[in-house]
Amino acid sequence: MNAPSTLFAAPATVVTDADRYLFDLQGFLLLRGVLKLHEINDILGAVRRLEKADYDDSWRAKLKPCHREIAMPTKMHNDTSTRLNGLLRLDPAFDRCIDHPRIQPYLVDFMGYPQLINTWSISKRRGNGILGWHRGQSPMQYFCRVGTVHSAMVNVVWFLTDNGADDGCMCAVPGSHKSDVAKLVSYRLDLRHDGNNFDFQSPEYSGLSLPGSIPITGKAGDVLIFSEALIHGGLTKTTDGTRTNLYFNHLDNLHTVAGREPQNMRFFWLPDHMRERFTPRQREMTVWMENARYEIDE
Ligand SMILES: O=C(O)CCC(=O)C(=O)O
Repeated sequence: MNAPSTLFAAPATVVTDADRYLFDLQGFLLLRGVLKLHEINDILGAVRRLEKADYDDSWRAKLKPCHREIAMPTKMHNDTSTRLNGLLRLDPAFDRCIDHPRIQPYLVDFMGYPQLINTWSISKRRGNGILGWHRGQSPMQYFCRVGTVHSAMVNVVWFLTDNGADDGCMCAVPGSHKSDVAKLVSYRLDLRHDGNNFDFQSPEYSGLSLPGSIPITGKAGDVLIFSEALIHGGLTKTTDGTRTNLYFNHLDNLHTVAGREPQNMRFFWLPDHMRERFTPRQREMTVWMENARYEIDE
């Protein structure tokens, strides 16, 4: 991209030392009232519309057999939850979440050069159970030096409905983004260690029985920004109504997307003709897509 960088243009939100301190201490920040009511209604309306639709996932037949078996479909639906993958392919209503002026400055501050990789929604209904403890990056990929935070992967969670303690809200262990705990995490991160400080077995510590864990509660319109090194999960939903969140996950430009989940690349990557509708800053937040080859359906 030849245009001057728009990522670092005068930010609408100024990240303070107190924000950096808190993010470094906890591994997350919870920002209140980011989305206005009309924005919530607009985005939630799109999610509800899309959740009712069926999707042609015939592209999966073109994947390598080993990837085909584990690739996610566009819509994952059961009695108590609905997940949609690859939101930006489904509706432009989600575009504003790529570079929202209240959020984007934090991504630049905590990551250097953030690149949006994955987008999904999760709606939960009464009876939906615990989502086990996990994290998407190793604590070795998180550091803070002389007031500068660097997290290789940062997830942004948009609360479109209230996330009360019994609404199936997220949960996390504050500070665990620096904690070398093995076997608790679902990803292959512990393979890189000869030994970990603590070996917890996930089933023994379901939900808030894990020492140090807390629920992450908030109102519709709030936004959670967290380092993917943070140990996190989801709690049981025992209330009526539907809890819906969006998840916009980012990687710094030093890491490759394709190495992580090649089977799910179609939900990460967008062809140029779809990115044409983006603003210059949204294009820059997704510029890795111009440099990556992916030939399943385009
Ligand atoms: O909303 C939740 O229950 C947690 C979702 C989550 O951690 C994930 O999708 O990786």
